[in-house]
Amino acid sequence: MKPLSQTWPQDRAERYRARGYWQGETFPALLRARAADHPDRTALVWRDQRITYLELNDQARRFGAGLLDLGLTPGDRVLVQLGNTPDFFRAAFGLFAAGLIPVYALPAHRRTEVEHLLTRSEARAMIIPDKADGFDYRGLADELAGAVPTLRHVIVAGEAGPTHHAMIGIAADPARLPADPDPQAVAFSQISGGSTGLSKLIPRTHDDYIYSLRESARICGLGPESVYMAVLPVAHNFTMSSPGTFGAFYAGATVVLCPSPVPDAAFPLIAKEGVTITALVPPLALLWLDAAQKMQPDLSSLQVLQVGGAKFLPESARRVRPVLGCTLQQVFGMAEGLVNYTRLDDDEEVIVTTQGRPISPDDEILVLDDDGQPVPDGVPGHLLTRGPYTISAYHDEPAANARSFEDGYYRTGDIVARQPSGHLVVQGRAGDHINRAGEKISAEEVEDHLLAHPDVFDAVVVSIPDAHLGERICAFVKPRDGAAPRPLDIRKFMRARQIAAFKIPDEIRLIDSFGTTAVGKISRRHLRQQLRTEVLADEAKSTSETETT
Ligand code: OOB
Repeated sequence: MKPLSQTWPQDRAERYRARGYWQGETFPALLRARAADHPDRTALVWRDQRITYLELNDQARRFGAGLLDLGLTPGDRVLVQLGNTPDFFRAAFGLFAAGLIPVYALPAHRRTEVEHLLTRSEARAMIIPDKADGFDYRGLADELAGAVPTLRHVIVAGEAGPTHHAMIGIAADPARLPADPDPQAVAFSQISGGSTGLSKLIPRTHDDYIYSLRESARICGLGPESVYMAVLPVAHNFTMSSPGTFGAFYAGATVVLCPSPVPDAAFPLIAKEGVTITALVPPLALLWLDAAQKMQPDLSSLQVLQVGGAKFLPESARRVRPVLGCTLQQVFGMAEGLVNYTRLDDDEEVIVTTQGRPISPDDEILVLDDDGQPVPDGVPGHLLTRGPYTISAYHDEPAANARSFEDGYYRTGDIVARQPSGHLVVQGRAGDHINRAGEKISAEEVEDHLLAHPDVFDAVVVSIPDAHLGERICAFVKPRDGAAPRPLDIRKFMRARQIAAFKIPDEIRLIDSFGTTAVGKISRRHLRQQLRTEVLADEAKSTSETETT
């Protein structure tokens, strides 16, 4: 089994320690300390359940000890694919306590993604719900149990079948838990949005991640009286750490798990629980803004609305304070590390027009032109970054590492302009990934699925600006000679390949030829740009035609 690690050069590591960023904290010690300091404070609210810090810590530790009884050993990886329920936190903190390493998958992931993550991480176990949103995760796990050789245990939160363990039945005396881990050890793996192919594993250490939580909690004004509501999937880095649920635990605050992001569910919960801060992607923020104007809900407790994951346009951003009566905080982050926040006391104009500035004075930011030369402030360029909580390598990905990292800097793929204040304005992406309502989708991965269709000769996938989603997926498909696949059938075919639904193209256009130049060869990237430009020109034309008629 290949160990998961993440290291920094010695001089930087010493500096980060000397400056107090890395304080040697670990996740098991963190929750234990909160449970000792204020046992009766509510850590989690979910439907009619209220779980105190003492209960969460005890339940997690007993579960962690039970996992060791199953035969798992510290250092083993365990895939966690749970939604926004308390079981996610029992599982994560139980694994931390046992020295096991969670690998987070999203609830929307299906066989293709889950099999990939299990294989890449050499996972020994997976923790899943029984059913959620009409999907039975147990059936998928059974298929995978035969396909992934390292996978030994399927643990079900809910009703378990004969080949599974029920999560509730896994419990043992916490006395058998190991000593706290090395703060420099990997605590868990996040997954990359991925601009090429499938997601990569992002190993994060206790020290680096807890630094980002501690500072995020401070920047976002969290204290023991704060109430953070998790609306987006809790496994996502934004919801977990910016400041997210883990940042809220760091601050000893209460986390409310919202069963659905729709205003009808979220607004009453904000009022009932006195939610002070929550986080959304731009399309949801737009939905909330429109709904709040109609419904006039009581959102008086809400102090901060965070919006991130994709670009929130200034015109929408401007509506937040007048409509919702709270401060907007823009968040521009990435699972690889760097997170930028507008500060709560920034001028309103800075809040609505920028995506914030980095957490740490030691987040080093480079904005470079295509030749690798720094550009002046205000001029867009490629964003590269390194710092005390940004990784310098994906797990076991030599080719991707060579592409994405240089001199310890992570090449983010984002195009940004830096202002003299250090605030960044995101202008777009250099690479070919699609940011669909905050979900990152690799064009190449979708093309690959399309090419598997017997009637498809070639396919090119591009992102198209979309008023609701930010960007939508448009696939150009050149059928094989004589074939005429229907877009509906192509979509059905893709679903049958068991991929996350958000990767299925929103629009499929059949074309006869990709119009390659006389030279004959043209890079896929160039082709994507060309097709995208054509769609945009078509759209501009049809808008102006509608306007003139
Ligand atoms: C967050 O993390 P990921 O890993 O799902 O995606 C990172 C990418 C960034 O490189 C950027 O392309 C895009 O998502 N992005 C934004 C953005 N926030 C993220 N693009 C424009 N404006 C923004 N505000 O998405 C993530 C992780 C932690 C905190 C917040 C978001």
